[in-house]
Amino acid sequence: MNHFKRYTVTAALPYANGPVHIGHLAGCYLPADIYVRYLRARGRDVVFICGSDEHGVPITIKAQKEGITPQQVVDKYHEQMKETFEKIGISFNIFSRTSSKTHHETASAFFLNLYNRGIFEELETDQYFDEKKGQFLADRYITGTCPNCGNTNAYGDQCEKCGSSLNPTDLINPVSALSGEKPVLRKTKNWFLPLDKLQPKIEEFINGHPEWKPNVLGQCKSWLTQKLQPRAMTRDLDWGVKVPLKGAGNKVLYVWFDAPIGYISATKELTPDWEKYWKDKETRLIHFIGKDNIVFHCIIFPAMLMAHGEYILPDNVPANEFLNLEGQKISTSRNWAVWLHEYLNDFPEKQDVMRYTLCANAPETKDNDFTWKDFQSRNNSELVAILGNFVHRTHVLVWKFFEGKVPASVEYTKNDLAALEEIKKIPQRITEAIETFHFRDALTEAMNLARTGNKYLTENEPWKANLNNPKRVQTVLNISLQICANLSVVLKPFMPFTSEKLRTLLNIAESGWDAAGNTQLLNENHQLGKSFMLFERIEDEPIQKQIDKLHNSMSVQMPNKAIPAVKTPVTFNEFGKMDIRIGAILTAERVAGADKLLKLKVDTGIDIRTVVSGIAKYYAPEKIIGQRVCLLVNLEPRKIRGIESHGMILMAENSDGKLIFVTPAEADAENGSSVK
Ligand code: B3M
Ligand code: ZN
Repeated sequence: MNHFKRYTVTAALPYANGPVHIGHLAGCYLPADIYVRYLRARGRDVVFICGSDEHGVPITIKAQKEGITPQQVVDKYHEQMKETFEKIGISFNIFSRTSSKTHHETASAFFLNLYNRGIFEELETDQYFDEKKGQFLADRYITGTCPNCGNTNAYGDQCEKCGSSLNPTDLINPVSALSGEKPVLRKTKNWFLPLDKLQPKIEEFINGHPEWKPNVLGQCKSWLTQKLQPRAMTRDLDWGVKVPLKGAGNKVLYVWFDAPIGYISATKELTPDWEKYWKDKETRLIHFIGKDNIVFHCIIFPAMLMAHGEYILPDNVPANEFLNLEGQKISTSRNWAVWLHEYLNDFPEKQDVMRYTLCANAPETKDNDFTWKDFQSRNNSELVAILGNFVHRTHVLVWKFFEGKVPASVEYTKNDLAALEEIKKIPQRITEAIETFHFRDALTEAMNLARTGNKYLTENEPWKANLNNPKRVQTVLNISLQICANLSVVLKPFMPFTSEKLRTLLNIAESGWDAAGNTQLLNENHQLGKSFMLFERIEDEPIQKQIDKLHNSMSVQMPNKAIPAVKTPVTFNEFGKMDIRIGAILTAERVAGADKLLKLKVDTGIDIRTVVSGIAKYYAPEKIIGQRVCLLVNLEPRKIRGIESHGMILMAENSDGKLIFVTPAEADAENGSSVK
């Protein structure tokens, strides 16, 4: 154990621009949660800090895409993420948000502290400006041709095709993503953190941590060898924490300046006693992140903290690599992801199966792959066949032979002593692995205890022994039960829901980590709870469903398609001539010889009529029975393929040309309601 008095554990603040997927969980939230749950079980003083990152271009881009305001974007996803984390058992002490008042104040004060002490360099640089929109363009808002590979859709900061990182001025034929116009270069003043001058101190800091993971040190060293450059801590944007200086105009703090300060703000919101978690040298600060955040947590944020001077620096940054999905990179824009809120809907009560799979397969040292088949087999051949089976057999036998009361152990054979030895030894191995952030190994060791139990039970066959040697059966079941009790302790950080079920089965209270390794956790005659199964098998069908869903909902990426221009104006009266009603589709069938058309019978509330609609490419007839629609009912009847069509179903056409039903949002718009 190390010398620290308390722990501040942070997990990267996820951008509030979309839901959480399994890659996020495996990357940092799950390992952080395992670590924190372990520390709490040891009785350590720990705060587990997170919140949503609500600033920066990722938010404004999402808002623009969805046609809503950035505030609406962050409000929606903050709540959704918070709920998902809770449901899957990520036990933050606080999940705050960087739009909070405390955060704006804390980040401004931090900036002013550095500013007043002359830390920043004020530099005028050329930035692209969109004259039509009258604003400077963030790197992500400029697209153009990559000078390295010729990709015509490269961004101002990166080409996603060849992976090279770019400056906006590197792009050939730059175009503003806001207006489609060619941007011009304009001078603008920003405040830079002189990382070049801070380099020696940062090097000293990094060199002082040879124990960090090799993947983390590797990235740090490569940044340091390339020599650090001054980096702008303010941006010409209007979404974010306003630069707290007179005359700073439309500028905000760089999102990577404000976001890590969010850890501090959240701690302030959590407790008035926050300072000891950030300023006392006896506090161990640990940042859990994914590998794309390494430079920010190992170099830039520590540089900010050093420049400020009052804060402790991170003692470790155990970053994970990436989790892939079915052999491909997880991609939000291509919808190639397993969204956690959907998982929790499809597999309620199976939080721990996902936690187990992701930890057993965690991308700790290299990128790793999640597959639904692996998920299924982890459940069926490990959780069900080893852990669940062992616990269940033990429990049922104790009920059968001893009315659910813990039998006394009488005398030990060599075999018993070996099992007891494992109970004593395994927790120490788990502890060591967790302390050094090897969570996969730790989980393997914990499961080894279940394997030990399973094997022990099978070898000693207490169900047979009962007849000719009742003492033997007592001992075997006592030891098996002690293993179950130990499992409830050591599995808790990884599978908290299962650990609780185990405690219910054994009818015991929660105990601290010190209990692990104790071979007498259950007293003789202690009454167990009623039997039930810890896990159930997952069959092929729900797994195939998930695989199909993944492939079916994957979106093909189209180059930015233009939104159609606005048509010539109409008067209010002209619009008023359209009689649009709410209706519902009663029947649908294909039209022979026309692969685009469906013949529909629609209940318009006024009558039931036939409408021919060109939607067959997007909707199978049997799938749209009951579909609510908007319908133009006074369109002159037209003959289409010999069928008289009385009206037109209104459809939205998205940028891929797909047609989507326009339907009333609420059920009480009954058929016949007019749309105006
Ligand atoms: N929001 C990046 C990310 O979600 C960023 C992390 C901030 S941690 C201070 O990957
Ligand atoms: Zn390129």
